[in-house]
Amino acid sequence: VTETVAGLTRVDAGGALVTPGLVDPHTHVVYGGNRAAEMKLKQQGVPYLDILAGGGGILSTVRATRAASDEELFAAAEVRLLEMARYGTTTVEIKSGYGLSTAEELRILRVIAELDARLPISIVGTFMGAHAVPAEFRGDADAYAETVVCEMIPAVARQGIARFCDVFCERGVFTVEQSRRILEAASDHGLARKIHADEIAVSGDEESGAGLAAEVGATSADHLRATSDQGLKELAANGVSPVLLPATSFCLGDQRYARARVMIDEYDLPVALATDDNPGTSPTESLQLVMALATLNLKMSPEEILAGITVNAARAISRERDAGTLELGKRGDLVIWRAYDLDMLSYRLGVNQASMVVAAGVIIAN
Ligand code: IZC
Ligand code: ZN
Repeated sequence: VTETVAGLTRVDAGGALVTPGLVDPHTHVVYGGNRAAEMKLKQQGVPYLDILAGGGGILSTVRATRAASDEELFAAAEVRLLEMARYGTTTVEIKSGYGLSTAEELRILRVIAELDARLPISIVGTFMGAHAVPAEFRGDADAYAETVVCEMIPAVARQGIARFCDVFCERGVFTVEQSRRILEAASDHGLARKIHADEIAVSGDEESGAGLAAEVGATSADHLRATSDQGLKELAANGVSPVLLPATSFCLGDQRYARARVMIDEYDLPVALATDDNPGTSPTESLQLVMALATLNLKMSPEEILAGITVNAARAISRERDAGTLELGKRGDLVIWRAYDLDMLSYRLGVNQASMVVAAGVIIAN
């Protein structure tokens, strides 16, 4: 029931569950085209990194993104973000990374800034020029990494158009050494660090993505599907937030899920959860799907899951001052649910349980 009293809207939630607006701390929603046609290959068992090495995967999305106008990129991302809002999300981190040239990466970051300015959702922009080696640099990842370091990072920093710099540290993509160089340059230019660590292949103990995240003082290390205890210990010792993406594990179909229980029970890590919304490994806008997968596959409790998509997620993108909890002084972001308790919220599957979503005090979905 909604009524207007003295110019203010009063909403009677009728005893339903109310939570902070959800925070999705890892997405790639600005891109052209889609990868539906690659599903057949996946069903035949062709691995993700093989599709990429063959010029598909991320590189096929790069071709579609470069071919799209600014308006087309904006419109496609807007649809995805409004869908996220209907599912309860009010703060989103978005990475560039489908441009892979200085001009194209800056163009995507401008679209991200424009989305933040024009949509009711709060957006954090991340530069991810090191998402793949583009066709122009095929076989010479070092030369491309050099371009990221010497040309892209300074340009991004000069324009003040991103808060974070992220790297896909992965076998056949960027090595730990290349990733270190890129993240150190980012640091020199005032960008905070993130890293796609141990997503697909298992990296060795000594040179793991998680270890690098700890070494460079990253704000978050994301994925961590195959991270050793040593890696987890280093994350904890260096205050790095782990961001887990169970919808990606689900879509990759290999049954490898991050060890959330060990992270929480042994290392007291502030585990955050995200959709990873992207056309290749996680085509979903729903943090509610992520909640269900965290229940079933990460064995997290309803309370841990709620923390993972609110307070811990806000911390993973340095937005704890205005998002993640219902507190005086933060943005008025909240969700009224079609559920009466937390257990129900993370147990239901594939349906939208949000009944009203409020962002900065304004009803954005009802
Ligand atoms: O488009 O495949 N893992 N980057 C790293 C992705 C997945 C997104 C994609
Ligand atoms: Zn990602």
